[in-house]
Order: sequence, then C-alpha cells, then structure tokens
Amino acid sequence: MDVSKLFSLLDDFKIETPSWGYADTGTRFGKFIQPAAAATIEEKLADAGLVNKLTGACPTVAVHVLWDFKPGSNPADIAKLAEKYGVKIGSINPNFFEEQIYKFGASTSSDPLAREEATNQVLRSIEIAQQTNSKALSFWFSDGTNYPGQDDIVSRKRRLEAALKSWHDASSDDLTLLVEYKPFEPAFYETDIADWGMAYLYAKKAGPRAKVLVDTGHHLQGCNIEQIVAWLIDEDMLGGFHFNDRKFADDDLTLGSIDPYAVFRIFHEIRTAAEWHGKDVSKIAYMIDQSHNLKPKMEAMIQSVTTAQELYAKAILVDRDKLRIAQSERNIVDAEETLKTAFSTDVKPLLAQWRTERGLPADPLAAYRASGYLEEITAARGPKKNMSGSSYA
Ligand code: RM4
Ligand code: MN
Ligand code: MN
Repeated sequence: MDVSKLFSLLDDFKIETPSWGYADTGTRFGKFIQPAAAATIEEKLADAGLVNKLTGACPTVAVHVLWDFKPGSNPADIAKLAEKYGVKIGSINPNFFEEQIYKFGASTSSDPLAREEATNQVLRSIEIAQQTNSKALSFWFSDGTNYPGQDDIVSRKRRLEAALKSWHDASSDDLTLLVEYKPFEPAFYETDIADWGMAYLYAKKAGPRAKVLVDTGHHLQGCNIEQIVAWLIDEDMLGGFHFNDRKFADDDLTLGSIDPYAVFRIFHEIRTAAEWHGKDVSKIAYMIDQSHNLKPKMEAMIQSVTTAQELYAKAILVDRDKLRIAQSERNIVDAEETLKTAFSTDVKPLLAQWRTERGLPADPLAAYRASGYLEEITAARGPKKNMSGSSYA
C-alpha cells in the first residue's frame, strides 16, 4: 500500500458543508427544534468553522441566498464573517421553491413574472458570488407539474434552456454553474430536470462552464449511480456532488448510513477515471446536502465528513493492477474481490495517522464532544428559541 499517495489524495479531498445543515430543519409534517442549532448566518459559519478545524477537510460553506443573505445584508461582510471562523463562502444556492410566485415553476413557468423573478435572483446570486469570491452557483429547480396536461412539457424545457443560457452569458468566466436533477418531489407528475440526461443537455446548451451536479439521494430505486458518475467524468461534465444517503426517497440521511458500498463504488469510479483514463478529477466539487432532523447537527456533520474520507480512502486502496489483470482474464470473481478487499479494509487507523501528522485530532467526533462547544452554544442559543413551536425569535 502506498501510504504517501493515500495521504496526499486525502490532503486534496475537500468537502463543502451546507449552511442549512447547521440550522433547524424538518419534514413536511413539522420541525423538531434543537436548542443548539444555528439560527443566524454567523452561527452557521461558526459551526462550520469548528467542523473544518476538527476535520481539516471542510474549508468552504455552501449558502442559500434566501436564508443566508437577508435583504439589506452585505455579502462582503458575510465573507468577512466566514474568514473570522476560518472558512470561505462556497457554492451560492438561489432558492426557486419558496416564493408564492413559483407555484407553477420558476424558469419553466408559463408566467413571465415568475421567470423574471428567477432571473433577478440569479443575477443577485452572481453579484453575491463576486462579492464573496465564490466560484460556483448551484441550481436546483423544484419546477415541474403535478398532472398530465397541466402544461406543455417541451415549452417548459425550452424556457429553462433559454434561462440557463442567459445566466451563463451573464456570469463571469471563473464561475461554474451546477445543474442538479431530481426525479420527483415536489412535482409528482413531471419534473423539468428529472435525471442526469436532462441535466446534461441543459448544461451543454447553457455553455462550457455549466456542469451536472449529482445529488446521491436523487435517483430512483436501484439506479446505478456510479455508472452515471463514470459517464459524466468521461464526458467532462461532472461538476460535483451533493452527498447524502437514502432508503426510500430524497431522505437526506447521513452519507453511507444506508449503503456505504454504493458510495465506495462512486469513489472507485472517480479514482479509476483518474488513474486509468487520465481524467482530471481535481475540480469535482464535493458537497454535503443533508438535513439532520433528529441527530445533533454538528455530530452528524462530522460523522458525514469522516465517513466520506473513509470511503474515499478505501476506494484509493483498490488494487487496480490486480483488477486490470482480472478484467483482462475475464476473471469476475477476482475482479470483484479486489473491490471487496479494499472496501473491507479498516482504514480508521490510517486516517487517525493522517490527521495526527497534520496536527488534527485523531478522532474529530471525540474531540468535538470533549470541546465543550455544544454546551456553550446550547447555553447561548437555546434561550433565544421558542422550543414549543416551529419558529424562533
Ligand atoms: C432539494 C435539493 C437541493 C436542496 C433543496 C433544499 O431536494 O437536494 O439541493 O438545496 O432540496
Ligand atoms: Mn441537493
Ligand atoms: Mn434533495
């Protein structure tokens, strides 16, 4: 095993955490409030800062325009706040799903006012990106229809194509546009970007800086996600990931909590693309998109990051020389065993060593628990909250 190669790949493996992962979230049935959860952008950045400090792997924070950049707030000030907590602003996520005007869709709507509102929000997001030095806009559209005949599918497609193209033209050369897909929810009959093929076409038509974002929870049961990943990398169209796990639908559970082997197989395709096919995988954006409704937020975030590191390390350890030979001999059992051997390797001691050599705590979760931070923020934030309801002052 080449430990120095493993360690240098781990050095480059950065995972963006989402501001919304530190805040109270819920289901469509309700919200359970946690006294320690962050309510303001400063609190979210402080929490993200500590996760970065403990893991050494999360230097950027994804932000949601509507939730984090309240009217009147100055994006440059928020960038400074991030700096104060040792992080930077990462991908900018406009919100196309909460305003009343988006009832029939944002950029796919037949209502020109809805389309205009969406464009205004994207133009504001482009400005925010400039002021915060962010390099990515991340688009997820809840657009779709609930009933057959509700709207013309092709007209909706063309409206979104035109919007994405105009936003690509309006953005600076250093900005990546990420196009996320999802098969259903909140639209239940037809979703305007339902799968990776649609996201690919939208991105291709928008321009060279538009790429596909794979949210691991956004696939129908049984879908071979690693195949999608392999194809997108080979076509230079993989922009990045939203990491989470799922059992039934878009559950937003902790990465690897349900099917860690599936995540390992995704990482295996990424390493194979780099090592066998000469692909540059260094620009892939790894982001967490999870909503920890029941778990303590910060523990869940640290758990997600360390799980991603472990599964990535296992994928690095795949003996690809052996795998190549087994494949060329059409020896299926040996080929599969190279994957299973790597997957079952205990990489925790290696990761502990990687961390200690970098001055990080060997066990970030234990270090977090021992830090007293939870007690501190519970005392500071808890009293601000209305613990019996879904809102807080
Ligand atoms: C969607 C999707 C987006 C996220 C929203 C809130 O299901 O995953 O990335 O921003 O939820
Ligand atoms: Mn997502
Ligand atoms: Mn989702």
